[in-house]
Amino acid sequence: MPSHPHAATLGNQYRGDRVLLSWLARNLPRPVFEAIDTDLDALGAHAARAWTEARSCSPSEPILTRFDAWGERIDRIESTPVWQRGAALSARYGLVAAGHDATHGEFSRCDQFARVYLHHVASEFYTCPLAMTDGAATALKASANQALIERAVDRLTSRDPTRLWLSGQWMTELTGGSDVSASETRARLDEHGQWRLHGRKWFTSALIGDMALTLARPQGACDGADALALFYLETHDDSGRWNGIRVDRLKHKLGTRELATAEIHLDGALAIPVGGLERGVRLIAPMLNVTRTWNAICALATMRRCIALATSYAHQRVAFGRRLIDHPLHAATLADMQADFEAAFQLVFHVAHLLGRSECGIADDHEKALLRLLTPLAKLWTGKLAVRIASETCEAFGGAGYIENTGIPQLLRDAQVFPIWEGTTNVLALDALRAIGSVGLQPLLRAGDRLLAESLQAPASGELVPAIEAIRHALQRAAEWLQHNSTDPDALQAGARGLGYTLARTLAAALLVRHAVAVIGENGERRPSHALLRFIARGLTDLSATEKMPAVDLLDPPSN
Ligand code: MFK
Repeated sequence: MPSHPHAATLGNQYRGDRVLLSWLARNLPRPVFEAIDTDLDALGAHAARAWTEARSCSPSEPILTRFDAWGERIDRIESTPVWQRGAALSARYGLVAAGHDATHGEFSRCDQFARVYLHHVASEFYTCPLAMTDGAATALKASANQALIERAVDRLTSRDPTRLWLSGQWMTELTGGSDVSASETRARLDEHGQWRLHGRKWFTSALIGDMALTLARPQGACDGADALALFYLETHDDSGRWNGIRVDRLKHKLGTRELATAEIHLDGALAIPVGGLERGVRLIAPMLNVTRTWNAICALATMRRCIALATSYAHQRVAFGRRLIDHPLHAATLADMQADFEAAFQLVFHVAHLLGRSECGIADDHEKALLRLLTPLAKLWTGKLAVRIASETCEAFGGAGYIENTGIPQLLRDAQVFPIWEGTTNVLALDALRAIGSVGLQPLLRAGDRLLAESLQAPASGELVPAIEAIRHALQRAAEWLQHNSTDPDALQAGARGLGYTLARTLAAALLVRHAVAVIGENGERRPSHALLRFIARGLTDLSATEKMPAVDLLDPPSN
């Protein structure tokens, strides 16, 4: 299909991604990089092709058929064409398997998430069920429930599309998505001594999958989160019939429309406790941490796609006698987006590396504590950043950015899910606060100090000394802020977002410094250091000192 002379074009999304290529080259051992290069190249080519193809056909959404012609309840969900090819592609490129594969040791998660990053936008959010599949495999492995591990983990991490299982993660009920302690689903023992689930799940993504992990309150248990148990269930019985599951309807959503998100009733679904009959939130936490990392990777992928499109357009579109890219204000706007993206990239891929190190047993206690803290920080910051960059991208296209079939508005609608699912920004900020409560801020401060000390050793560090000082200062301010509010839990909570942004941005900057001085030393490449200076110039801290100011009285109560 010939493209309009002003339409944004995309080349191979791997070969054209300077940031990804240079991160992989610097962080992966050469043999690992060489081993995955061909697959990444293919995924990068697929991403470009998929974007062009999607522009030439009408959008398609999943369809729920609840009854057959004879009135029999069937609840059949028909997926979009891209989703129908999802399992084959995911298995072929090991989008889940690569993360669980021991071949690349501590770099397995880097390998996996580079694949996911390249594929996310083309996948039409097939990455959602894949994230939950990965999370389920991780949670089951951590559970030590040998029978369930043997039954499911091999399938969840399979590279054979005919064996690959997808998992759901059904947590959200009508009572709320954040406060799962209010969950109303009950687990009762039937006459055969088997657990049966009864209740309503209000947001279930990946109902097309084969299994799910879900929370329920066992009979006789008291109220509260600790009394919830984690259950494993398979969506269909051996004859292919739904396992006590009724699909009420598919959600009508702002974005992620190719993803069949359903409301369901559990009417006696057969289920197996993953661990004991309580403390299910604790058992599902490994799943949450993995899906939050996927969220950060996919948010990053969205930023990269937005910037690639906006930059391509800016090189072609002429206004006021010159190309958009030649207008200083427009170029500066895009460069600010790129600088944010480059810093975020460093943070998110560092989390991926730490996860890999932790899972293969070589992370020390500091690294484990750092991973616990950085996971919510990476999720909360990148979720918001993706929305801001997608919104700027719409604007960078002018009126065309508001027209559906350019594909640009969908990027914004889809991006808005990142700060919501898997824990909103505030839930994640409070989770980070909880992590600081248990592991302290020391692991992050120490990691920051080490990165800066390492950077200062590099011959090229001279020009970045002011940046290094700014990062030191930001770390110190965050520590002082925490200390200052340490005896006031309400102030800590009210300022948790600002603290979260500050810590995420500051550690990202420290990682970017290390990267920048290394690549200057290796090949004189100065773009990472330009990104760093631009990123820091707009300030690292977000500690606005409003945490003790009255808030509720500013907000008029509803009038009847
Ligand atoms: C394409 C991108 C991919 C993304 C795909 C996503 C598709 C998603 C569709 C969905 O399912 S969205 C629904 C996601 N739901 C959430 O993320 C829940 C949001 N709410 C929270 O995270 C709440 O903070 C939480 C439910 C955890 C609060 O529950 P509790 O029970 O009030 O929390 P509590 O008492 O703080 O924690 C209970 C235990 O879990 C504690 O351990 P102990 O019992 O040993 O003290 C905590 O330390 C532990 N815990 C909680 N969060 C943890 C954690 N441990 C490690 N990591 C965490 N993140």
